[in-house]
Amino acid sequence: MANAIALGGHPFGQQTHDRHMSTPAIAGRARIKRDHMTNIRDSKKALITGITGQDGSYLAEFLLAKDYTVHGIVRRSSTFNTDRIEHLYRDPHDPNARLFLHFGDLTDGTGLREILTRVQPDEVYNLDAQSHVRVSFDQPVYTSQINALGTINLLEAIRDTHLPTRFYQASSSEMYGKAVQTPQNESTPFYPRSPYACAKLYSFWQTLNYREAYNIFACNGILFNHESPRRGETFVTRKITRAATRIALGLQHELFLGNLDAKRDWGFAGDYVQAMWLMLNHSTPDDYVIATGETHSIREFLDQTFAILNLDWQKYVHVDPRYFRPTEVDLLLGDPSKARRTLHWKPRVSFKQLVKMMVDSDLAIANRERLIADHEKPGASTLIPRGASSPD
Ligand code: NDP
Ligand code: GDR
Repeated sequence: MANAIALGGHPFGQQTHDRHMSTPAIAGRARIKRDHMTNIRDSKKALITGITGQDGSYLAEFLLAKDYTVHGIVRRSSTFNTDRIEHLYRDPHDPNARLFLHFGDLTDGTGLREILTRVQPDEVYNLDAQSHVRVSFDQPVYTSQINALGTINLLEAIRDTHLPTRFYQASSSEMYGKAVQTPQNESTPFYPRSPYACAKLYSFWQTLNYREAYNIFACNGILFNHESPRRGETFVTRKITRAATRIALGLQHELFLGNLDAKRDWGFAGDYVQAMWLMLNHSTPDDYVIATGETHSIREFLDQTFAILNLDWQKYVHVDPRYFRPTEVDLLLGDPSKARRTLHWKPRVSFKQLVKMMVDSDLAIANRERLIADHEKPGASTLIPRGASSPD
């Protein structure tokens, strides 16, 4: 269970208190704190929306390692939603704290303006989204409010505050949809196939338009699918690695999936956040495809995963039409040569390594679940039968 993370305080809120400190020990501590405040003032500041998501957590880690001060926008929820950044967080009273969180929501433009004014970031990474394509068919209006209007709220806040901040927009390979050309590059025409993709397309063009109209350093990263042990559990890769490892330990017996023939260009999220930073730290703003240049079907992902566990997936996997989408994206394959040439970016983790990394991590989780199950009284299991209950 995650711990509560303190939010909403002014990042430099302890300064006033320090002025009243007088004993030598405290004065020493105050000096250290002053040095720290100087370092903080000198370090670059990034603001990340969607910091609690998969990419937000890797990006925060990456920027902190580069000595940035990182500010994240977290939406208020009645349960903890900060699990993925728990390991990075220090109490804001800790003089070494470099990660600060603020409550906010992309639908609230006034709140965004207030946070921007307070933080004065050098770089803004807009990662938040209702990011599930299947769910966007059930919630098209909500998805558009976040993924399309949320972006314009943020861009308007940047324009209004006149900050010289650089802006990254999390655009998506889903915009290619029913792809008119393979592989897809920056010149490939878009053909969105879901409310999610249509909303992302709106944000893509607004980002480009704000760059041209107002001279804002704004970039679109057209990222192809990227996964990790931190991937949400209803995306197909993590759904497979979670289920397969649970099956291996006897915690689950079946897995229900949708279209097994779809093909995706899957990379590692940790590699992709580096590309985001490279875009904002290049001399000129531009749009880039970020991909591995390899594509694999869901069946291949199943082959790889179950083979690591010495299992035959055909015995456990069933196709359930409830996971089909009204319009499907059959094949995505990115051509990242512009990013390789201009940003000197290339992916480091292969498809095979990615699957292994996810299986190893989920096996550790399943082992812990097994241990708990073994200590429970027979018939008193509280384990959720995964796969059968997932809505998407
Ligand atoms: P996740 O679903 O893991 O994270 C989404 C983040 O957005 C979470 O922090 C979520 O908060 C936050 N969020 C959702 N709604 C709101 C809101 N109304 N206000 C503020 N924050 C909100 O996505 P990923 O990390 O995988 O993806 C990051 C971005 O990149 C997304 O925009 C996604 O669409 C895009 N993208 C992702 C790709 C991928 O393969 N992963 C590929 C291409 C683009 P909470 O934790 O509270 O839910
Ligand atoms: P995607 O990822 O839609 O590409 O969007 P997802 O993993 O959801 O689907 C990939 C493919 O797998 C097929 N599929 C299933 N998908 C899910 N979720 N659950 C299933 O049971 C299942 N069975 C088969 C899907 O039909 C699809 O073809 C992701 C998100 O991260 C977006 O935010 C991002 O923009 C794109 O990647 C690039």
